[in-house]
Amino acid sequence: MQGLFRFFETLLRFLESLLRFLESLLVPREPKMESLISKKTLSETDERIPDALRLAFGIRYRASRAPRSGQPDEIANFAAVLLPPRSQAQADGADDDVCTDDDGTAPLWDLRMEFGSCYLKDHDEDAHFVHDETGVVGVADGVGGYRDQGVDAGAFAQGLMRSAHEEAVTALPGTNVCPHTLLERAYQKAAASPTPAASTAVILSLAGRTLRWAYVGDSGFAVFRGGVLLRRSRKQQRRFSCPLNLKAAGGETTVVADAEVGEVPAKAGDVVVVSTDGLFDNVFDDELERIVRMGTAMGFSPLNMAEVIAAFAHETARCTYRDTPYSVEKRKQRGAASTGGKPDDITVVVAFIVS
Ligand SMILES: [Mn+2]
Repeated sequence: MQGLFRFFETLLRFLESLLRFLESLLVPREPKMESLISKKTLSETDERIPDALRLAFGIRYRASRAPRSGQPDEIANFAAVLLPPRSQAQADGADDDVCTDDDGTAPLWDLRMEFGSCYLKDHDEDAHFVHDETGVVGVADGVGGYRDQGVDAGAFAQGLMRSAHEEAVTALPGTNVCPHTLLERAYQKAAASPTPAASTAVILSLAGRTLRWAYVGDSGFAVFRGGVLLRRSRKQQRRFSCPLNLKAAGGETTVVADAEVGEVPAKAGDVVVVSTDGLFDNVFDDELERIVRMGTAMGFSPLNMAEVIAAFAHETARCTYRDTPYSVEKRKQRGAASTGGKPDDITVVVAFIVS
């Protein structure tokens, strides 16, 4: 009797471990970082800009054939419906008090971020990382001025982001990551390098139900709620085209204490865009808002959204006749006639806040 009992006990244990093994095969694993980063070529990425967006923003040609005269232009109609100019009603909706509806019943960890990113290189001096488990994203932009001294201006930015990523990995899942502390630690590590370079940087985290950030210079972010811009970083710069930056070693340094820090309560459905100046110099806030609204209406994934935003920025950067934030500021600062964008590395990380 005892023998039979032991036999069944062993059998049960065996079946249990077999079940666990099968489960491990079936349950999808956390997506690897690589699968979240766009691997498309520039022209493939460019093709992702929907025609509706091209028409609505007046960028170059449409990829599909225009309708014959007399025929309705479906794409133009679609663009008109999906991409209306920003209305006052929607702008009013961006009021901050929409954040305060937390009924306190939801657990602190019920929100998380879903990431996608796209990097379109120019000089290849941008760097970024995302860390799913702790909900942290970082973007950095190596200061190009060092390029003329024969220094790899991207190496310091990469070192900074690598250090920040390593630091984020050591945090336990569910830990609230403080972006300022993370940036400080990453900078201490990266600044030990003998390379005389510098970088702007932004780190943003979802700590419980709060989005927190720290940034230096003109790498920044934008938070959208209900398709309307809710929060946007304002660049730190000494003068036109000269952003505050973190220097590797020696000289007059910006310290991480100079970083701009802040937070905003997050809500499921929020869309966060974290980018370098390659985006913010070339795309106006209201354009970004309309792309986010269109992408949400079309059911884009974070990766799709990042690709379309980056591709649009790439087009406007190379467009000579449109106005961009860069050309507007240049006119103001230098008084010179100026239109067109500013070709640059473009890093776009998109995070969807989901419950
Ligand atoms: Mn840049």
